Amino acid sequence: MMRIVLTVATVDWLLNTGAVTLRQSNKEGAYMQIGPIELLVSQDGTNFDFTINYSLNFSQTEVDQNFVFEHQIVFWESDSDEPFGGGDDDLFHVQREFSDPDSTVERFSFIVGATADELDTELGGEEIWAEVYARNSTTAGQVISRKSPLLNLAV
Ligand SMILES: [Ca+2]
Ligand SMILES: [Ca+2]
Ligand SMILES: [Ca+2]
Repeated sequence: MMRIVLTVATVDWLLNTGAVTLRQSNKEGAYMQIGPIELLVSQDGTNFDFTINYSLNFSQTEVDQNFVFEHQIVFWESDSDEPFGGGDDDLFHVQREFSDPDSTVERFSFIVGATADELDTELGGEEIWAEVYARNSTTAGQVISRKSPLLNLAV
């Protein structure tokens, strides 16, 4: 199971984005970007496996340095069309860290398991989506993020 609990340190860099300094890893203007996110789901009874695929794209300058990058996946349940509104339900987080990318495109694929109980936040179906966050942790760089398409689950 690849799911882990979000650490306090992680909350700090993820949530305090307003305090993040904009020091960048590459003064030339091309910085890390998150490629399109593919989110798939398979179901076996009350167990669900989400597969998330995406790439992080780097400038050559970022590849040439010994930077450590962090990326994090947050799974959400959308409540944007619910009658009582409010923010989306924050389901769970996966954090990954890696050092020194070898090329300008690094591909990632994770499988994250969840039970129907964990996913069921409301009457009727659930609308699951994921968001990938990334930053250069060596330079405490700006946090970037990208959203996946939405999956409708009958849970
Ligand atoms: Ca919902
Ligand atoms: Ca909900
Ligand atoms: Ca439900």
